[in-house]
Amino acid sequence: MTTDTQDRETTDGFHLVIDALKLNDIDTIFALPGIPITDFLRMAQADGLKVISFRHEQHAGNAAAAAGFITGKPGICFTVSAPGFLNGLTALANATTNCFPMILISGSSEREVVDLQQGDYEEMDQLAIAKPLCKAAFRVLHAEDIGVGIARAIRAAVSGRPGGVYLDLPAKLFAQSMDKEAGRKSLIKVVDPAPKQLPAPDAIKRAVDLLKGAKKPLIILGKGAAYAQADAEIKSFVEKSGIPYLPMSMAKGLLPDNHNQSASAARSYVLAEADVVMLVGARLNWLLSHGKGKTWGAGASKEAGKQQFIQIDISPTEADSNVAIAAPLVGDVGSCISALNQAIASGWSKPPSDWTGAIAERKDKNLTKMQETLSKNPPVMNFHSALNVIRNTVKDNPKAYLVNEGANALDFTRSIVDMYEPRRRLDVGTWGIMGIGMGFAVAAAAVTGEQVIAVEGDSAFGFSGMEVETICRYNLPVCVVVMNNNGIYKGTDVNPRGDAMAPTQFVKNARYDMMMQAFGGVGVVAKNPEELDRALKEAIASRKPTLINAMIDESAGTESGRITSLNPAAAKKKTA
Ligand code: ADP
Ligand code: TZD
Ligand code: MG
Repeated sequence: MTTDTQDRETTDGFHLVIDALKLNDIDTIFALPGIPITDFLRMAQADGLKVISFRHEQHAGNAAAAAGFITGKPGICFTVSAPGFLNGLTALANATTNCFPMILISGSSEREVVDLQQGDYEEMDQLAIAKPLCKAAFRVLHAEDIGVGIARAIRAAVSGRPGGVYLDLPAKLFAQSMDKEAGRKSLIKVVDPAPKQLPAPDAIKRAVDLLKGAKKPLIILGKGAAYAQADAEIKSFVEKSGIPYLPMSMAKGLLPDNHNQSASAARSYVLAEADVVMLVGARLNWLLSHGKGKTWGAGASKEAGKQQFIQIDISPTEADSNVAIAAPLVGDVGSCISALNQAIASGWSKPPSDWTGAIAERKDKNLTKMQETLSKNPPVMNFHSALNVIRNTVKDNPKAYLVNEGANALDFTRSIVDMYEPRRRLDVGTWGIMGIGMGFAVAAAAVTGEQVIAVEGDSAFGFSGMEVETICRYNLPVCVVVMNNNGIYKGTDVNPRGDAMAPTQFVKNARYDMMMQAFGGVGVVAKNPEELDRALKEAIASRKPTLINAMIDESAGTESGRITSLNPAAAKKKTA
């Protein structure tokens, strides 16, 4: 047999992984090269996969997670062994926490050496370390099992509650060869990877009965509802039922934020007053005060409110995790809402007008107050005057993706900038994690081709700032707005000893804009709303990688933004 014929008749681990991904409609991978995956990435690119190469694995991983949330297909991240794997692990754990489907695929060192701890290059028992941080973890040792490994990883990532999956591919696997035809046959195209899960009819009846008896019903839409891509069903249920709704941060835009049933501008009123609350793909975690305490109209912080809850969730064990759920609806959001739509098709009456009227009254008052604050133009730009510009920009560009992280930069943006389209807001999620910014921005731009606006606290930006090179290298339509207040929360802290900077302070008036210029992108300093507006308009018209260094009043923020109260208070005050 000549080498030529051999080539045609055999395949290897490299190509089987590529073929298995392509067979399952994966078209993009986020990665950082090195032993043993450098050649893999070259071959993947040569075979038509889009390979986005990053400067740090955490951001490649975050990009995969965001791609998973946006598309509903698992986002794929490739890293090298030990340190590369560990760098990717934060993103994997964050994806799992947020229920975003992603697969972290890491090359690993020689099994025999790793298992005997004999000191291999980048030695680490990666599988064991990944396991507690993801939904499932698999290792493939033989080329003929690659098809099964990829198939299991895909199913685990997107079926049921989505999340992160780890796939361990030892270096030796890539080089293993096998008969080409046998290899082809070993691959699996996953059929129906995220099967519908229909709610039981009696559970639907229980939920509808509860809703029908409600005097002050409320719907809370979470990022699970956004992820489910059941936008039309959800809109029709909300509108047909007439029930006021609150979107959680990443569910903003599922219905446009200016919808007349949105109760966002009366949030504290509706949470404390509602009698029946329907959670749709939203957990009663810290972001909803665990369903307890003052937020929910109860007295003590550990006391549950008087509300009765309906909870739609694909995870059967989510109900009762914080307070009693009177009517759990286990199933996918699309199937549950469509069953509810059928159930209220006849014999439904809208919520009492004294409830909707009281909400409307509070909303009007708060929106008027907000408008007054936004239209002020203080001599030094602050969060409000800057975000008023971004609010108008997003209104004019509703399809743009808004990435958002920081403390004040996060909280003010979430409450000021309205969203109009589903899944357009990508942020710090369940953990309130810093560092998702540039990874999420790259993913949104690369996967959708739409304009991305990333509103970043100056601290938040620092966690992934080096990826502006990635943005420039792939010439992505990303406009980063750094809300530069010279520090974490504020730039005004002082070190009482006076011998060094305070821990929350940064170099004053830092030129983040020059970071973008360093790689050929556009960098602009904006000292007032007019300059910010002009720079944003130019960035969007040109689609050029842009960083706007928005100089914000360094005294404008508050400690930890909206969650100041989570800071532990010292029992003993230190005396000088
Ligand atoms: P938020 O932070 O917006 O409140 P969470 O992340 O706390 O949202 O909650 C999302 C919930 O959505 C999770 O409990 C998850 O199991 C659920 N979920 C995710 N996808 C679906 C789906 N397709 N159908 C039903 N529930 C889903
Ligand atoms: N590290 C990680 C990974 N996540 C975190 N959430 C934090 C640290 C703590 N942290 C916050 O919760 S917000 C924040 C940090 C460091 C930065 C706030 O500063 P900023 O935003 O400049 O990004 P503002 O606008 O100045 O408040
Ligand atoms: Mg800051």
